[in-house]
Amino acid sequence: MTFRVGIIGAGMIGQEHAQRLDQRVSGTQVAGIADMNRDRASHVAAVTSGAGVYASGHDLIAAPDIDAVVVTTWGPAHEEYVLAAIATGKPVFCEKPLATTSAACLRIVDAEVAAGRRLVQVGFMRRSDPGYQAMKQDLDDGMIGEPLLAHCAHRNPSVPDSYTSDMPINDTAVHEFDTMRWLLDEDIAAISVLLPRRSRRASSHLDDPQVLLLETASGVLIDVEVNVNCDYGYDIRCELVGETGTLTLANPERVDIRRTGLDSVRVPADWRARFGRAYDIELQEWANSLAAGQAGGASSWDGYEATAICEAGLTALASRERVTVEARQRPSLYGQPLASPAARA
Ligand code: NAD
Ligand code: ISE
Repeated sequence: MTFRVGIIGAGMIGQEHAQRLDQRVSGTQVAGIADMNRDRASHVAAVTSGAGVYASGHDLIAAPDIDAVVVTTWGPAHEEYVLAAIATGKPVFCEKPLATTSAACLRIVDAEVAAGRRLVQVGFMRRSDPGYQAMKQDLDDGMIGEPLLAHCAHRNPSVPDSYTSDMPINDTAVHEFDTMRWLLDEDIAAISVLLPRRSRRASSHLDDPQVLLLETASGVLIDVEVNVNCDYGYDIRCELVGETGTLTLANPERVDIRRTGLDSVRVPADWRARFGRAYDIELQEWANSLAAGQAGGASSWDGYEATAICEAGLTALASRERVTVEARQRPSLYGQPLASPAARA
């Protein structure tokens, strides 16, 4: 069976996902596009094999010829479309963040729990990245003993002027928040934010770089450098330090260039280049879950936890104090609470 997918939000990643779901992923075709900017919707529809343009996201969700929904609008509009999709019983893939406040995420969680089955997958694509998956496999296989520390860097070459001081946390490091919970199989208990010397490349309304210090429930310490004006490329790093060794995220570039006086690999230009394979795998897994009738991947609960960490991080940024992450109890629809280190051993 081929699932007819409708996409709401025809911006940068909406166009990426439309092409993938229409031409690369098996089991899906893009049947509809909606965007508050109709010209953008028409432009993206034109790169598919025949998607129609809908007058609004709500018309698209209600349409009988749309089986499943992808939400790629800006974050503040995610909640209304995800809730509308759940209300019609249609599966929905929502880009990160699930919603911009933890209260909004909980409204989605409550609606999904009331529906009685998982319908939502959140676009935390690093869970599908072969490099991160290999790290997780080695960690779970006990290759480095119990994890003690993690060192992460999330560097973007530049950001638009609309990018403000909250966004290193709630737009950018939100990926690390989810990735660390998933890799370590543990919730984040607390967060602190440190501001080093400011880059002269940052706008006057942006504190950049920022260093975030996360503490997991068992005491693993994770430092995250968020540096969104690094100039030289899109550089994502992760090293896990365990009791008996370390695991380092592999650079997806396979070719090592050696020339006179030089031994180097290329740095990806942006998130499209760095995580292209991860988006392919993530959306194929979503398509497979449509056939299985049960969503997989990052859940609404994971989306809620990530946004709760963002909120604590913004409080820590404003207060410069360590802030504990408060979260509600996990409903049984989302499985067992994350394992403690003792349980993993
Ligand atoms: P964008 O600004 O390029 O596109 C957003 C689109 O949404 C625009 O075309 C806008 O007109 C439309 N839109 C906004 N509000 C709407 C509404 N209420 N109804 C209908 N259309 C509406 O943004 P983008 O970079 O494509 O990001 C979109 C989402 O994807 C964001 O949540 C962002 O965080 C996420 N994102 C994720 C990744 C990733 O690596 N997973 C990368 C980039 C963006
Ligand atoms: C963007 O929205 C993403 O999700 C990218 O993966 C991230 O690197 C970038 O900083 C965000 O703005």
